[in-house]
Amino acid sequence: MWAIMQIVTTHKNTDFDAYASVVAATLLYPDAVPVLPRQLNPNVKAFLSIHKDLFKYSTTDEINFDDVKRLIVVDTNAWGRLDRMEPLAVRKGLEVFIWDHHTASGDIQAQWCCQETMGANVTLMIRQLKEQGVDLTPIQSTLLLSGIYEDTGNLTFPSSRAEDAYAAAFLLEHKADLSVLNSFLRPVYGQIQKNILFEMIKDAERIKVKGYTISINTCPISGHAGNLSIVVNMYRDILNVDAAFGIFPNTERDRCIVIGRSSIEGIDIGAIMRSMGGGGHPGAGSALRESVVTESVEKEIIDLIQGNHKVAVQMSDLMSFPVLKVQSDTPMKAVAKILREKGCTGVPVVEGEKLVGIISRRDFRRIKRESQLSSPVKAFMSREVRTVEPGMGPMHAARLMVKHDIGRLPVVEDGKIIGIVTRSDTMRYYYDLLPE
Ligand SMILES: [Mn+2]
Repeated sequence: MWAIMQIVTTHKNTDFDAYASVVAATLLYPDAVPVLPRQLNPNVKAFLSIHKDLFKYSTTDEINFDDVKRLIVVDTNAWGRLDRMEPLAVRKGLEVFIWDHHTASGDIQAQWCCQETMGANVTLMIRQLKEQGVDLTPIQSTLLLSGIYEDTGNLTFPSSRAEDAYAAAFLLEHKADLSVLNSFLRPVYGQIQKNILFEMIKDAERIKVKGYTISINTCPISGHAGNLSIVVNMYRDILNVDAAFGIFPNTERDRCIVIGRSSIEGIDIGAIMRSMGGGGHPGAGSALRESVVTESVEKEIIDLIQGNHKVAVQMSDLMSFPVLKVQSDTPMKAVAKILREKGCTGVPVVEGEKLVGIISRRDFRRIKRESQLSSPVKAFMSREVRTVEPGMGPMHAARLMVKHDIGRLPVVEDGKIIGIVTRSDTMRYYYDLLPE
């Protein structure tokens, strides 16, 4: 056996982006030996079982660390996410290269790194492959493309960049095979996943955290249950919550997998999972705990959501204030005058400081007699008021407006209205016209 001088490796629970990045690295550094973690995602495992002869790789226990002079890490930058690489973490004189599209800094010190926010990590490496004029076979192109598609949700995740799309086009030019890719990217949803999902739904609970509706479900698993992220995703869809978390303790293996999915900007799963020792993206991520004690995990998630989680653009940036409002005993006649003079279609109704309702032009249709114009607004206002909290993101507001067909949302903090957000405020945000 010859001495292995360079190895390339990636994170545990290897997905297609991570694996494609490993293969891309072997094209950029032809002497580097790919070393894969024991834990591969099921679809990557399925791909490898069929393409075994084309894509050879080693596992950590086959490597004599003393020979290794250079370590190339792709799609992560934290030692904890690698599989049994601890001996290298303390090795003096080891040369380390990192390719990572996660810009949160990890604990791997590198002599050279390419770290840049991008939809898929493999996109960064394709840039280099292109530059060096490396020739790709159709099978290599197919694999690299599955990396882009997986991490960008077929270029639909907001994290996708134009460069990801260009890289995808480049791979299609190099004969990436979409039907092969489809058969491997399709998530495996089988009997095991179905049983787990049904168990989770049986005791599903929704809770409110920081104004968001979330669900945290603990579901013990046994043996090998892969593809839990698809289960958590379906669970989130079925419960129709802003974010869902699955805590899966496995007593046989004395560990616990935590998986999160979010559909709103206000809950960044990647940030939460990084705080828990794992990783991921704003919409999806996971963490692995070497213990089956789960009681504290749920509290930890809630604390992290409540903590210093901040949406980039919040209601407090979009809202208008001071807010035009009327007291609940104001006669309808006076309210009509205010609406006419201010040119607005509705106005919140308060008692003292407290929000008690909202009155809009269409409520005036219920006035049948002249005398009713002297009645207080509280007799005609609608008491069911949808509100938002100042820390919420524009996506949340837009959803509420569409769902309930309303054009304005009071921004409420501690029961008091501190501003109001209208449909046009939200639109302005989406079309990038937000004032600097
Ligand atoms: Mn990735």
